[in-house]
Amino acid sequence: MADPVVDIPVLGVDPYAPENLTDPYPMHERMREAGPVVRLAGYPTLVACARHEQVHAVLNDHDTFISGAGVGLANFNRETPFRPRSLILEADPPLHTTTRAVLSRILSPKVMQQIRPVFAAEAERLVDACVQQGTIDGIGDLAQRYPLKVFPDAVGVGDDGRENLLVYGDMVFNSMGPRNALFEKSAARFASVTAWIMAHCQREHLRPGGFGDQIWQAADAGEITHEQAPMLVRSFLSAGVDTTINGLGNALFALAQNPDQYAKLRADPTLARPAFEEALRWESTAQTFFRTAARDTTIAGHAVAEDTKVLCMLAAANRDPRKWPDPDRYDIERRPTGHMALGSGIHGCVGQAVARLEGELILSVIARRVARIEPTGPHTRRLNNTLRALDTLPLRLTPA
Ligand code: OVV
Repeated sequence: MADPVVDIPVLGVDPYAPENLTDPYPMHERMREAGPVVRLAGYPTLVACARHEQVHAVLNDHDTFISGAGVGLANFNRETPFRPRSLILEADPPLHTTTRAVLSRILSPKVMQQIRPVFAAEAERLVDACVQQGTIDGIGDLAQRYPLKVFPDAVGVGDDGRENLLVYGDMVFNSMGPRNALFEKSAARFASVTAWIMAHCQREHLRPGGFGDQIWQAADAGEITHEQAPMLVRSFLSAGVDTTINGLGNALFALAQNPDQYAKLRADPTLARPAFEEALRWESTAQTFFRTAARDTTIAGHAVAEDTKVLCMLAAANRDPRKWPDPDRYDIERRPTGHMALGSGIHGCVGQAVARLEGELILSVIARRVARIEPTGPHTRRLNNTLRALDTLPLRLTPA
């Protein structure tokens, strides 16, 4: 093998600066064009990959690029994790293999067939209410309401206090970036929100038969320990709400911004699933995840030292012109197979079937009942260190 190249280009961009969180795309282009792997002047402990090829390669080499030292900027080999580490997200094999098997069975395609009628009825009820209303906030009235109803219902969490799930999601995803003002603001409610979340991971707070209770059943069966059970319920409550809210919000945004694409969906509502998938590619909900080099290694021939954090720019990979023709175009007839919005490899989103079910159902009900979906004013963003999130999305829905 040729000697590794040591000269990785250094860029003076800050992925966590408010202007880059607001509009990350010019930064993504700079990072992709600078090279297959880059350094960032303000972040000496990391290297970053913004091209599809390298993001895919890093995520699919889980022995070299591990998750157990954290999938945010913090290196758990050197820093205390923000919260006790997730037993699936922030774990490597063999632990990860065990926990993943339990969660992936609970969220399997077969289970999706069982929950589909319930999720479909709620999608119809909510979209009908929005159509009745006519002008809506696409986030507060729809993108937030739907996952906040159907997912905790499926997990088996009661109705009271569900707003804690929003605050917790915002906090967890902010914690994967630097300890900046965004993080500090969302972590201000850490104690009370964490207490609520952990209480709702206990069996007595989980409806028998729901996804949460099924984790406890896996403990009874000896697949995992009873100590691990609440921590795995915590993964549902961490990753299952804020992610899908923003996936739906971004999909509504994509369709409102691209009336030609909405017309296609309206003409053929079976395009709902590909339209949601393309929205994931075009405006990735999870913008970034990190890995940590477990040993001295290389990325695209460039030397990367053991313990270096590797910033995988999922959203940049999803608009890499090396991979996607006309990448900035939202095109629901594109087949965006291989996009990185749900990750790739052994850590690829374990809840992706639920996310796709929610996206498909909401978009297909809209396609049947809404003639036009138009912005009625400027949208606003909720900046987060990891998530691409809208705060408000004023829309007019014209009944079909
Ligand atoms: C994918 C994801 C995001 C946030 C939290 C978790 C997973 C978790 O396992 O707690």
